[in-house]
Amino acid sequence: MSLPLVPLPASVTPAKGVAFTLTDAVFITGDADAAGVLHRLVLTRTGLHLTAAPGTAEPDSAAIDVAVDGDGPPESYRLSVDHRRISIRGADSAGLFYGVQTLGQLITRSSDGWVIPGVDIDDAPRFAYRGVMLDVARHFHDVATVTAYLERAASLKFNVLHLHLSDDQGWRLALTRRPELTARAAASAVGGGAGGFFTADDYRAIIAHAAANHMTVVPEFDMPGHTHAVGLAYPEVAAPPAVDGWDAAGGPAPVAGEAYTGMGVGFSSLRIGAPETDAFVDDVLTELAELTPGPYLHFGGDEAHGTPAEDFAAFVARTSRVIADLGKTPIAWHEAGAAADLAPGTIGQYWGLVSPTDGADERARAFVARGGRVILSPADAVYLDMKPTADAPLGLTWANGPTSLERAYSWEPGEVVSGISEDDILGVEAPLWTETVRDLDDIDALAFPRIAAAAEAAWSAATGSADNRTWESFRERVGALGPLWTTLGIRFPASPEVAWT
Ligand code: TNX
Repeated sequence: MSLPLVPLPASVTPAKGVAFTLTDAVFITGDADAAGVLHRLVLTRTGLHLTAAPGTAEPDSAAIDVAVDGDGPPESYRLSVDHRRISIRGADSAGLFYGVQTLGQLITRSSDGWVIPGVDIDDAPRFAYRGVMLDVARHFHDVATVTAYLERAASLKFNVLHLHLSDDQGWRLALTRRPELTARAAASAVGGGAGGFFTADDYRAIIAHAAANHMTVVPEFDMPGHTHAVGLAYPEVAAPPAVDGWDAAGGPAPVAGEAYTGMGVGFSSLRIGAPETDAFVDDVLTELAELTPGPYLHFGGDEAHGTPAEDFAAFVARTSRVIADLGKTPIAWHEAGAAADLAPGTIGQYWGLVSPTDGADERARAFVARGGRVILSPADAVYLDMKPTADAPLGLTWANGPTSLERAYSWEPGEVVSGISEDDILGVEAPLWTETVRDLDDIDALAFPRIAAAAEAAWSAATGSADNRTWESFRERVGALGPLWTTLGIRFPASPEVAWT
């Protein structure tokens, strides 16, 4: 069997008959940050306290040396494991961090104790943007939950945490320019839950924790649809709910000025063109830009069925320019590609199916035509909120669900949107919408193990490009990660598609 590495590295050369034995006499030398991450990972996985040695280790002692050497593409690393020495070299600090994560996956229990098999690995990511999204609006998830989830994602070499910070059910980030948003529109959630919100300090704490795990936070305020909650705080910017033909499966119809706790979509809209609305958009995005060190601001743009098409086009054109003028790169869901006048360079997030329907691919190509790039989130492959099996208690099914692990794995990013090149794809993101998701256990139950399939799509070379870049290999490799995930506290469901070891 191949080594239990997910996502699959670019190059793996096993050294037969060689193994490094991990004991608490092993030194860690080199970069202090990476040494700290490695120390904690080994302690969690094995209970062993490795010894940090500030300089170099004794010549004949067993040691793991971690260092940034500046060689190779961004985020790349090289890892070599010999009898007495392990060396990890990162092109940059992110690459070094990923080398440490790879080493963590290689630690196994044998009759000789904890061992790491001899190997030479040379690894670099396929895509620069490797994201997970967490919806903190349908159900609020606190700082501890968000940081636990981002650590899980970082261990699989994801480098973006997209936070969906507003939706019909609630507004989740306190803003000094618009204090009523969290004073009046945050204490609700799907199903009538308590809701909640992040203070600016909470948000800064998430960003700092993400940065320590080499992740960038991409915040989203979803507009002009998905904005019912805004009307509770600033009624002058909200259009009346569009409830003609309301689908009762979405629960009771929304009422202006009252919290919405159902799961329906597409009924709310901002009042496009009103000066009050423009002032609102400018305020919330200006403050979001001030609070956010990362390069991107996401402004939503999905499912704005309550907004007339012309108004929608005018709104996304203006809003994308506001973000560009704030010095950030706008991101929007693919529907925004319908606007002819989108700010050049706007990134489009494709959430259609692996085989596009209804012109979703056309919308995605429009971003590329305007100098932007595309993030791929095909809903029938990487929507982690789809049920994994028909009888799963949590999750939705609208995207051809249930979505098996095999389906989550078996798609190729280069083949979703025809007519665009590899360079036009910024990356891959796996969203987790939380209509049915209340806490970290629920997150684990839906995200795992399919998040590992998304990680491989985002990091590893194209499907079928290497012997082990196959579903058969992936299911074996992911099955061998069970003990690591268990020690990391991940309550992953034992998918029946995998032989867990
Ligand atoms: C569609 S995907 C939505 C969300 C829902 C999700 C549920 C997208 C951009 N919009 O509002 O939460 O489906 O899977």
